[in-house]
Amino acid sequence: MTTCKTQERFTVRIILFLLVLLCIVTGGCGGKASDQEETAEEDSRIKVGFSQLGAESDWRSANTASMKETFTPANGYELIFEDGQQKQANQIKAIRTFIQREVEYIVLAPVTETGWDTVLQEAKDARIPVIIMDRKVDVQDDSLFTCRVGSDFELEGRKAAEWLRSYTEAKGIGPEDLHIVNIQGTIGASAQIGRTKGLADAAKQNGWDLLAEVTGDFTQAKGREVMASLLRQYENINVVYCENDNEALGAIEAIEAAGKTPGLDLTAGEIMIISFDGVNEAALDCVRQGKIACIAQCNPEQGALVSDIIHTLEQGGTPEKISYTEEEIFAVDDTVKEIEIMGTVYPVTILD
Ligand code: GZL
Ligand code: ZN
Repeated sequence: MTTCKTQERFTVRIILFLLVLLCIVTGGCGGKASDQEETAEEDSRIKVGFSQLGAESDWRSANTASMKETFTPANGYELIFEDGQQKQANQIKAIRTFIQREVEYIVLAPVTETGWDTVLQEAKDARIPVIIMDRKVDVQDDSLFTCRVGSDFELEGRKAAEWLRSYTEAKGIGPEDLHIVNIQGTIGASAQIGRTKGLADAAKQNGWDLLAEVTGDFTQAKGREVMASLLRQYENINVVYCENDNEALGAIEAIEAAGKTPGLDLTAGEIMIISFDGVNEAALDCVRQGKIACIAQCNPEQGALVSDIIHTLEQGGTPEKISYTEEEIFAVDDTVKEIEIMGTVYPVTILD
């Protein structure tokens, strides 16, 4: 979006605002005038097209809610929302619809990283800024999107793995005694790529036995199915790394159905679960009960951050190319009070 288009729109907005003000001040707004007022107010809203990837998890629902609570008429927006139902083709179609409907901004929460270059070029040709939210896009030319707000997924993985290393070391459990399975997220999603790398690198570094990596597609049903299958394949699993809480809840169901116990006491044969998100209360309660040992938080509340970016652009400013959400680590056992990653110390929030 060139600034001249932004200025042009800004001028239109001022005129509309003055028109509305005039109507109100003169009080002479009869039925017809108040219709004009209404139309003027509607026209002054910023039109935003939001392509959400789906509704696969509690995290996703919270993320959608955060956007819908922010992008309201009262906040000066007209939101066009499209649910991609986990399919990139649907999201590409949505973006093309947004272009035809001449939105002023496009927000994209991409289901996977690749395959966006063509449609983002079409948005660029239509001079519509694209804000990437949550997961990343992997494009040839980074000017195809204005900026991204989301998480550092590899850092999330490192935090979870470092918590596991600190905890087991404090309990005197040798690295060679950890037999880990990773129930991954949707393959190709940034959250899966980063969290998988965080664990795989730590397993290599620490000499952990990483038995298997299998996708659970970020859902509870798939998490349960994959866990049951892994328990049939491996009799020595004692750590389950779930790339989101919905998978973890499914894994717990499968572990208990197999007559085993999710917990923290590996020496007593319990199976330790590590997870991500920290959005739904059921998972946080599992932490309090010791069924999930640690959750690396993933913050879905990104609506306000996206709105701030749009306000910056509206005023002709340049937002940061990448902005990350603040995220914590949740546990119930206070053996590990903080962890250090590349010189930065992250406190552990002990849930009561
Ligand atoms: C992470 C987000 C992931 C969540 C999952 O930012 O993309 O997708 O961790 C969700 O719960 O399905
Ligand atoms: Zn996150």
